[in-house]
Amino acid sequence: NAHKSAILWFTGLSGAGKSTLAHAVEARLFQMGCQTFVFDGDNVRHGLCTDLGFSEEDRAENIRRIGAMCKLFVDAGVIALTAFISPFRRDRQGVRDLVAEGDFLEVYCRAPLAICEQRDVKGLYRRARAGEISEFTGISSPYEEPERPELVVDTGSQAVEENVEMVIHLLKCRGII
Ligand code: GGZ
Repeated sequence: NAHKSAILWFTGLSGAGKSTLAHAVEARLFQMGCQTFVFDGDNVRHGLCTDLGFSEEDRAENIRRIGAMCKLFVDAGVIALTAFISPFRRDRQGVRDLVAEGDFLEVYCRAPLAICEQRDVKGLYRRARAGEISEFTGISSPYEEPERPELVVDTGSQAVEENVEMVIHLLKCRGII
């Protein structure tokens, strides 16, 4: 039952499947008796960060606050899982720098923009293409791919369960679980 705490940081485009994967990993960790918490847009952007939009500055502040919260959870012994686009390398690095070496595990949820756009679960890509949403990641705002993520998962074509296995394997290899 004993496990270490860590930040499992999922990054990728809107619709890439970050939140789905994070929750699926959490379910597995819960079965194993781990203490976990998932942060995503649903519980952060609608609460702690309602005052923030999607400019580069606001995204930086969004990620900074999330990072600070995650650090508290790590101090409390929890495995914190996050599902934010977090498109800027600098912001992700800022969170990495908050915790001890090895406690921040970056998981790049890689899915081609075309696939995310096809899925368009919330109709946001269509609205972004129509010019109704500005600064939309992948359309009118950049996404900076991780250069040295701890793990890359193919969320464009791989089944969720396959990717869960990859993440669990990473956690075992790194001695977290
Ligand atoms: C990107 C946007 C935007 C813009 C609203 N750009 O698919 P979703 O809906 O649920 O995930 C997206 C979410 C992104 O919020 P994050 O907090 O993850 O972004 S960041 O890490 O960059 O701070 C999308 C929705 O919010 N959304 N407008 N312009 N995504």
